[in-house]
Amino acid sequence: MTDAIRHAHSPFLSGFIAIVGPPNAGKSTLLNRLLGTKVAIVSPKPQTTRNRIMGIYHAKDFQMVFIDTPGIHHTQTLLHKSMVASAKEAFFEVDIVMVVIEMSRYDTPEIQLILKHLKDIHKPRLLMINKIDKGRKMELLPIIDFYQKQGLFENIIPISALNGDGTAQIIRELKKRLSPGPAFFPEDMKTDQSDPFLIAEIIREKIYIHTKKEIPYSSAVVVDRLTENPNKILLSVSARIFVESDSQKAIVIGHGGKMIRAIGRAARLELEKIFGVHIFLDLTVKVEKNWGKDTKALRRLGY
Ligand SMILES: Nc1nc2c(ncn2[C@@H]2O[C@H](COP(=O)(O)OP(=O)(O)OP(=O)(O)O)[C@@H](O)[C@H]2O)c(=O)[nH]1
Ligand SMILES: [Mg+2]
Repeated sequence: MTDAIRHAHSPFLSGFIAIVGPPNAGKSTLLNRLLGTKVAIVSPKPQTTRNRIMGIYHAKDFQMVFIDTPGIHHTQTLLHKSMVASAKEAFFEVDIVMVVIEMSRYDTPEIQLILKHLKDIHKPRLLMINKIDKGRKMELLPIIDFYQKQGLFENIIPISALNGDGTAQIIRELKKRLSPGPAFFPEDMKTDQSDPFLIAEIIREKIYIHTKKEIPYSSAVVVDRLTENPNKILLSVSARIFVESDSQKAIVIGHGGKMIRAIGRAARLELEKIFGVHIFLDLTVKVEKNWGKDTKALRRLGY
């Protein structure tokens, strides 16, 4: 059989795949690594991702639509409840569930919670043991054995989302489990996020990286205005950073505006790379008391 005939006989494959796991396991890093481009923000602090983020992998004969989700954990606050709910919903919306855990935290109450939910989801499930670059090979075998005995997963793949180890195997294993179906999204589409949302996320990532303690968790970002100049070489962005108190506002602005300038500069540099144009970024900080505890405010801020 020639290649052309074989190709004509094999149908196009597609499917939706959820990336779920405890906070900080490396889910968003993995999504970016699989796509070869940044669509989801990443930080060393847990609870970075707050919304479901779609990332689309295009190939000649298949399409994979990944759904990155907020880390699932035991939670009390309203914001975190909404985050965890959106992660759990993803279980029902997809064809395949990919669970990402950290090698050094392979059996935690959070993972138990996820496995409990997974038991009722009758779909192919794969387990990624991430951050193997930080651990020792001999420590890996007992972990694989531990999960094989539980029999919940069709496949267990040790990976490093950071350096790409194991990611080719992930694509191979996922491809085996796709079904004949259409390409759901056009080839030039990498994510479902709008430009204003993606820009707000990049700013939020810089807040996570530059500030400490409760500040990242008390911050939300909304892009109010986005204007492209006529020759498309400059994008002007006005965004507001919401915090929950005056003292937080003072910290985000910093002494003589030092902190807000650092956040703005880091965001601008990254946005210029993503959009390939000069960016003018105007950031203001607003206090919205206890937005994280107010359903209406949460909705207004996109959660
Ligand atoms: N050493 C190492 N670090 C990793 C790896 N994957 C992710 N990280 C780091 O782990 C931290 C968390 O990564 P994220 O991708 O934001 O994790 P997440 O699971 O999306 O976290 P939430 O969105 O908060 O649930 C970041 O500092 C990453 O650089 C890996 O394979 N090896
Ligand atoms: Mg994430």
